[in-house]
Amino acid sequence: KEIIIATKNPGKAREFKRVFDDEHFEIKTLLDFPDFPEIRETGKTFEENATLKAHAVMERFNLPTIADDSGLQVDALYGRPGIYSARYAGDHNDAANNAKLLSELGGVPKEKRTAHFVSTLVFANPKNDKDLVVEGKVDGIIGAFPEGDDGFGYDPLFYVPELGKTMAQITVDEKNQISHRGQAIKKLEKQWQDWIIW
Ligand code: ITT
Repeated sequence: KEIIIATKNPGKAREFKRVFDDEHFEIKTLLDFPDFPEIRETGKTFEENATLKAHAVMERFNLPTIADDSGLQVDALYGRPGIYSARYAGDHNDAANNAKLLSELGGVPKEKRTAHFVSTLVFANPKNDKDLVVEGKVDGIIGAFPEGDDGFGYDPLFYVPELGKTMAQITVDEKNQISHRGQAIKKLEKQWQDWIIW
C-alpha cells in the first residue's frame, strides 16, 4: 500500500519513514518528486495549512496523503513563531531561525523560556469524503545555546526537562517516542484503521 507524505522537509520525512516504512507500506515524500510545485501556505492555522498541503498532493497523485504542519510556540513571545516557524528569519534556514530566536529571547531567564512544539496532521484519502485530523504537543524550554547535532529546525534549542537533553541530542526513535509529531502519528495510527477506505 502506497502513502504519500506531503513534505519537502528532510527532517520530517525521516521521522515519518522511521514509523511507516515497513513491510505494510510504501512511503513516498515530496523529496521523491523534486518538480512538485511549491504549495503556498496561506492558512491562518496549522490545520488549515496541513489541509492545503494534504489536498494539493492527494489531488495530484490520487493516493492516500498525510501532511504535517507544525511549529514552535514560545510563551515569552506570545506563541511566536507559531505557523511562521519555517520562515521566522526570512527564508527557510534553520541556523538563521535559531539565531533569531536566541536574540529575541536575549535576557529572558530560564524559567520564562517555556515553549511547545505542536504538530497537526491531516490525512486525506481519495476514497474518504472527510479528512482525519490529529494533533500532538510537547513542552520544553528554549536553551541559552544550541546543543546536539541530530534532528532539524529548532531541535538544538529545544530542551526537554524530563530527558535532561535537547531534541537534537536524542535518536530519531527516541524523538518519535515523545515529540509532538510522534504523538500525533500515534493518534493517527489508532484512528486511521477504522477510517480509511483503500
Ligand atoms: P513542509 O511544509 O514541506 O512539510 P516545512 O518545514 O515548511 O516543510 P512547516 O511549514 O510545517 O513545514 O514548518 C515547520 C517548521 O517548524 C520547521 O521548518 C521547523 O522550523 C519547525 N519545526 C516543526 N517541527 C519541528 C521539529 O520536530 N523539530 C524542530 N523544528 C521543528
